[in-house]
Formats: sequence, C-alpha cells, structure tokens
Amino acid sequence: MGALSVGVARMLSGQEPDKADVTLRIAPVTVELAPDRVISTIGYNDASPGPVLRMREGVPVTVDVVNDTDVPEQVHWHGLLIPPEVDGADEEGTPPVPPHGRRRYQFTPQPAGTRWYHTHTMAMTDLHRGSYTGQFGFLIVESGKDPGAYDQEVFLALRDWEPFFTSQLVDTDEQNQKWPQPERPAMLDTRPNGLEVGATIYSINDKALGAGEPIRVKAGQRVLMHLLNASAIENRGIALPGHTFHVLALDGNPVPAPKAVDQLFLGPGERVDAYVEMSQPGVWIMGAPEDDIRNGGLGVVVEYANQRRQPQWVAAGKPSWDYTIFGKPGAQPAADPSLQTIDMIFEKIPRGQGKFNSFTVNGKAYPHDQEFVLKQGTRYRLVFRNRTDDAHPLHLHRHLFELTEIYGKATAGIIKDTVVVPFYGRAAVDFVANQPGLTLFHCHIQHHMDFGFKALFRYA
Ligand SMILES: [Cu+2]
Repeated sequence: MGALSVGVARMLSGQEPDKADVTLRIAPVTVELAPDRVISTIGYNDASPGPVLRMREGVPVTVDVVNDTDVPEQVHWHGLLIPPEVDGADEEGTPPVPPHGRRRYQFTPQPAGTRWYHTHTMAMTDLHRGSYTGQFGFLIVESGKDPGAYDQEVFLALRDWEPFFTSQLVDTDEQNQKWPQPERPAMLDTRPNGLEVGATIYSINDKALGAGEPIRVKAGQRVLMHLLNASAIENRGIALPGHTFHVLALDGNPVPAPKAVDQLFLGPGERVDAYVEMSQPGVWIMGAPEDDIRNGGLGVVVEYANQRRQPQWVAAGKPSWDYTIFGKPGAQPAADPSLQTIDMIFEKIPRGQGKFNSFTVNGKAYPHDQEFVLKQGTRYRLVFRNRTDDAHPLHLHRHLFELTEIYGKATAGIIKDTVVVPFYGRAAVDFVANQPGLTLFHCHIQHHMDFGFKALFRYA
C-alpha cells in the first residue's frame, strides 16, 4: 500500500501520481489476419499480439493494466521469478483487474531472457475468453550484456484463431512420435472421448501466411528469431527450407550446447531463441511442416534482397525434436542426498460425446489440498508421468526448472519453465524451492487446465 499512499499524497498536493513505466489496456480489437479474414477478439493496446515489452533485469517496474472489458482479467508474466501477488493467477491469490477497472503491478523482472505475458483467466466452455483471445505479447528482460551478434531481430508468435469444439482428436504432432512410452497403461481406457478444441485459421503474429510483410533479409545476414507458441490448444513445428535454426536458448534460458536443427517444435507457452544464417538467396516460406496448417496461415515469407519469385516451400522431413541434444550430454545434475522426489501422475477421464474430458493429478481433482507442500531451500525432483494419449506442455509458475530426464534419457543444464511431455511418456525436472508463496502448476493447453490439469504448490 506504500505506493498508493505516495500517490494519494501527491494528488492531494496537486502533483500527478507516479506514472507507470508501461500501461496495458485490455479491450476488444479487430485483427486483419488477411483481407478476407478479419477476426474480433480481445487484445492489448488495440493490437494482438500486444507490444513487445522490454524491461531491464533487476530494475523494478510499474505496469498499469486498464481493463475495458466486462469480465475480471489477470495478466501473467510467464517465466519471471516474482511473488504471487503480482504473478497473475487467481489460484495464487493475485487480485484480478476488475471489469472496467484498473490495477497496478509492481515487480522486479528477473532473470534475463525471452519471457512473455498473457491472460490467465479460465475459459471453460467459452471460446472467447482466456488464452483463446488475443491477450498475449513478448516480454524481453535484458541483462545489458546482449552481445548483439546478429544483423536483425524478429519476433514470431504462433497462433490459431476461431477455435471450435470437436469430438475428434485433431492433434498432428503426435503421429510420428518415436519416443518410449513407459507410462502406457497395461489396459487402455476405451470410454468414448469427449470434446477437444480445434482450429483451422492460423497466423504468425497478426498475419496469416502471405498476408503480411515478408521478413526482408540480405545474403550473409544473421537473423535472430524469437519464437513463441502462443496457442491455447496445440504444439507446433516450424521449418524454413534450405536453412537451419541455431538454437541458443529454450524458454529464454541459454542452453549448454547450442546446436543447429532443421525444425523447431514448441508447445503452448514455450519459446525458442535461434539465429538463422541467410545463405540461400531466394524467396522462401517459413512455416508449419503440415500442409493444411501452413496453408491455413501458420507461416511467413522470408525474402532475400533483389529476389523476385513466388515464395517456395520444400516439404520438411519428419519432425525429430529432442530437447536433450541441447543439454550436457549423458549427464544428470550431481547427486544431492537431500533431493526430494514428487511423483505426479496425469490421467484423462474421457467424458464422451458433447462433454469435456477431465484430468486428474495423482488420481485427484484440483486443488489437492495439502498434497504438494514445499520446504524452502529444498531441491525437488518432479517426475511427470503422462498416462494420457496426448502430449502436454507442463508449466510451473514463478520458478525455473532443470530438465533431468526425458524420452528415457538423462540430461542436465537445460533450464525451462514449460516442457512438453510426450504421450504415455515421462519426464523429470529439478528445482530449488526458493520462491515462497502459492505456485501454480498446469498444462498450458487451456481446456486441459480448465478441466483439471493443474495443481497448487504451497510452501510449509
Ligand atoms: Cu494438456
């Protein structure tokens, strides 16, 4: 309340209250994905995505959020180590931004890296709420030590629009899964599947493939790409024919072993920072490997200077995303005798036609009462056991974790806040409980989170 009373005192003395560093206004907006595809949604500052916010690591900021809608809102600062009062989640007790009201967030952004901000409200059966809307944007926390070894920098947020209910599993990312399935139950649940959420209209930022300006490059340039999957519903791949992505950071955190790959893969909530050497003059389509998704809009043209031709797409090979190639090879973090292991078993309860499936954690529904209690200073290993037929992007709020096992392989040194656990797969992540307060854990697919795929950690 200190800041407020300072403001009141200033107003009484005729001075302006402290001005915020950033003001975000939540309000209805139309987005022209293409001339014949104009959609109506909710955005930030009359746009979707919202502005790229730049903050300095360790320097306190004040953000005023003005809510010009009829429903309470939450702005979540994804990937920051900040207290629950400002993290932006009802479950953690963050006060919402009231309808037609405002709220001031004050926090110290850390650590440096590619973060993002987005709404964190529940949507349930309303496909015009929560992360189905256009409330998302990049947040770059700068260390001041950016070496700047690139010629240009682009921000690419992957999106789908106009979601609808479907009783079919519309996922495409799992079809080629080659990973082990240690959590596959001996007896599969054969009850009829419930509703899923699908989409057929896609964009990168606010434009469908071909409708926006191309990324204009010159031969010999190095382009730094910040990618974000801001989808509410699906994991996505991205390829650029003739080029490779030199992956520098995952979820904004530098990887121990930067490497070039042909294709990127991001679950909802994940970010990849990668540079591309522009060494193949031409006009190319960068986009989703699946024809229907790319032709539905998930792509952008990359145009070299002095090249005039139809943008070219060359079929991409099979996706082969593997986080561990960026880690310390064959390593697990040094054994810590005080390490505490917490098993988390995820199951889906098929609800049948016309109903949403629900999810449980360790056989129980949210909020699990006193099940997940952390002791300050203790190192924990969360073992994610995915006993469902879908890959899930799992996100822990207010903490970063180290990936220690996935695809049946040990790894170390990869620091993330969201990890996609393959279907019937298992992953383990380690973190130190050093951010007291309620901490939300959930699947970043909106309808999974809304229908039970979440848990609340508390500190003893
Ligand atoms: Cu999920």
